[in-house]
Amino acid sequence: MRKILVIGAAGQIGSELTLKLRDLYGGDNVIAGIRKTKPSEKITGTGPCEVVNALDLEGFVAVVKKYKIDTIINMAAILSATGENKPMLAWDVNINGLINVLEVAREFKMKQVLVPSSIAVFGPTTPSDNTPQETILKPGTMYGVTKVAGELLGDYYVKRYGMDVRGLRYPGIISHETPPGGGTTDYAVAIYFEAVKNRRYKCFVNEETRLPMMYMPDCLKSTIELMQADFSRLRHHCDFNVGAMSFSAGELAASVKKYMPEFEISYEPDDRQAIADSWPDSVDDSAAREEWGWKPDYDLDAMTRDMLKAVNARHEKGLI
Ligand code: AKB
Repeated sequence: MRKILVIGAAGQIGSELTLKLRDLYGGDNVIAGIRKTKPSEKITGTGPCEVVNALDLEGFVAVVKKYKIDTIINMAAILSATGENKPMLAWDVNINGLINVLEVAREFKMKQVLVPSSIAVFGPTTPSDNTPQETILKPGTMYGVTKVAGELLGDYYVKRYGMDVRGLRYPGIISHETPPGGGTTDYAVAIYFEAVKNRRYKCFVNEETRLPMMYMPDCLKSTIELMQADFSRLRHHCDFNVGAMSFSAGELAASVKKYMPEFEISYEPDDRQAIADSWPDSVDDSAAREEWGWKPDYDLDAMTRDMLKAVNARHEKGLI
């Protein structure tokens, strides 16, 4: 059985991925690595939880030794909007943290490392419709710069050391459990919470802004399917495009209105508009489909129905 360490286990993806992996591999085999954010009781109550900061090598290695970790999932990251306000912090966490993860994995001869990437690797000169797998990678954000470097580093460790390192270019991820923080695609989550709580939302990108997005169940499915894919079938390793849906902020609002006619939206673009404009509208994920059978389950309306139901339930219980 694998011994998995999830770094960033209190974050938007990390928190739900930790629980899903515990279902699959057993609670004791999935260690939640958290930093400052207090994890939910679901995380602390279903398996081990340790403070792990990849920049603090001594503490990180102590956890690896204590649990005989053989797989690391590095979900800790400074996202695009925060990264523009604090570029050096983004570099430190996303690159210096990552190289520590890769080096520790190499030293301890780990079975696998998962290094997430993002659509932020693309930039204003990348073809934005159905963005190819192999294309121009000239991002305009520090987050994007670190994600391109992260993909290259991961691929380097595969080639140079024969390690099993894998990663996906996540689109905007929409979920109802742990809120995202500091990203550009956060509006696509906030809209559901504000719709339920206040029946209105002021959106920080304009109505026409179109981005690739994915619902959390598909995000978990893609991550786990890539982890479990036969390594010998992979021609790519750390840079898989993964698509699910692509919609504009206006289409997202229309989908919410379909199930909540009284919902109102207004648009007041801020600095995040320029970041969103530099990212693709949609991605070509045929490499992921061919190499490990990727296929998403959710479209926009199916996600909206599910999100509104789940967010309403949390609201009624006074949890949000
Ligand atoms: C962000 O908006 O920064 C992230 C991402 C697309 O990687 N959600």
